[in-house]
Amino acid sequence: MGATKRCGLFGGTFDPIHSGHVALIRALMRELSLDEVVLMPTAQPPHKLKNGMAAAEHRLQMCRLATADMAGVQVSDWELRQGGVSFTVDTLAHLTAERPDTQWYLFVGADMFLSIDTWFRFADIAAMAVLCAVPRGDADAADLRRKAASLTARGARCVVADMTAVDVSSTDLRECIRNGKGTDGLLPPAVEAYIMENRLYTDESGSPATDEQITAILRRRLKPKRFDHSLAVAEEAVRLATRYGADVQKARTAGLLHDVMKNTPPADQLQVLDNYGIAMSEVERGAEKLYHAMSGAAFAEHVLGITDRDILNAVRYHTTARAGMSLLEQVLYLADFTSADRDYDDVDVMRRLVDVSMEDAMAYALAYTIKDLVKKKKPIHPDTVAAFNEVTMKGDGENGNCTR
Ligand code: DGI
Ligand code: FE
Ligand code: FE
Repeated sequence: MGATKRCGLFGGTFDPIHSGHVALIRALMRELSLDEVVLMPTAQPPHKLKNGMAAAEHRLQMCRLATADMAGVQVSDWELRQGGVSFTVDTLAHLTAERPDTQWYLFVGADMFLSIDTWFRFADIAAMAVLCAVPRGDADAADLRRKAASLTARGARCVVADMTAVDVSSTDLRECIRNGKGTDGLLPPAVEAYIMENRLYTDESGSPATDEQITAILRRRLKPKRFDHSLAVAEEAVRLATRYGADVQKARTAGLLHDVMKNTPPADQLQVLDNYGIAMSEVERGAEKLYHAMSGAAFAEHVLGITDRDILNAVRYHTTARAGMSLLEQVLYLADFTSADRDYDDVDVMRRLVDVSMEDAMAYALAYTIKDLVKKKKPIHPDTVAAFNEVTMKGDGENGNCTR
């Protein structure tokens, strides 16, 4: 059966993907008349992450951003999903099995090409793909052609690209970012923005994101209405914190952050929770609306470097509430009900109550939520019940009644 499609395979750490990679893809697609290119970010040994490597999900996302507007280019997470470092021969075997009607072209960097015959099961690799070497300079090109001739004599199919790779290195770029130097247009703009917003490759990536950084991230991750809601909740949380003596700065940060994952697809949120080993109860797994509080707290802790437990818990419990909430947790929970953008039946009652008594406002908000869930025949989270019982029994003891 003759191959009908010509497809490139470009593997690498892409840490980060840069304009040199993008130029190479474009040039090879044209030169070899490829229909498609599969970009395959490779897994990193876990210990390498500690040396400033970006997490796999970031490298994958940067590849997607860099090639979003390139027809025929797809990003594959196959190697990342395999667990552990993959051999090229296995990746090619997988792709060949998946698409038997495709002729594969394996992109190989100049230095790698010179020793490619030492790769694990080289003969099988050569049988499955045309090997494409990309020179970095004239001297390089001569070496590569000599190597290609000797490999061809042994039955391999080789191409030495007519282009010269743009001399950009991910290592240099990481260094520039770490030192706060510009990256000179060597990164696709969307990738550069992603790196800044996720604070990749900076020494301070361990220090908590500032409110300005959080706001930039929100603008990118949230739909306009949800973004406005987040700013409104932050403002209301500051007002309530001031009134009731909670930490004003923490209230602002928690308010900004609380819905950071709200517009992220549920499947991606589950992935985030899975990545950080966060277990879910059956009720939690069954209610997609509850995901964003849990995944938001995980994102705040692991990606944004927020270490303050009170802020993280405020985000974590802003949807369900729980028994024994701290002042800050209650401030955020209530601010989410009374922010300026809110518009529901009882919002006036809530706004009046929240200025009179935090406890009464909590009782009202919890009762409102539970009634609403019952009406919609949705399961009620045990934490919501516990919070409701707590505040109701407290009211009981003081007032001798529980009518509300
Ligand atoms: O994210 P927001 O819209 O600003 O507000 P939120 O985080 O309080 O989410 C409200 C949604 O969460 C609303 O659709 C009801 C749902 N929800 C809240 N508590 C529970 C719940 N859903 C279930 N199934 N069980 C709960 O206990
Ligand atoms: Fe929310
Ligand atoms: Fe909210």
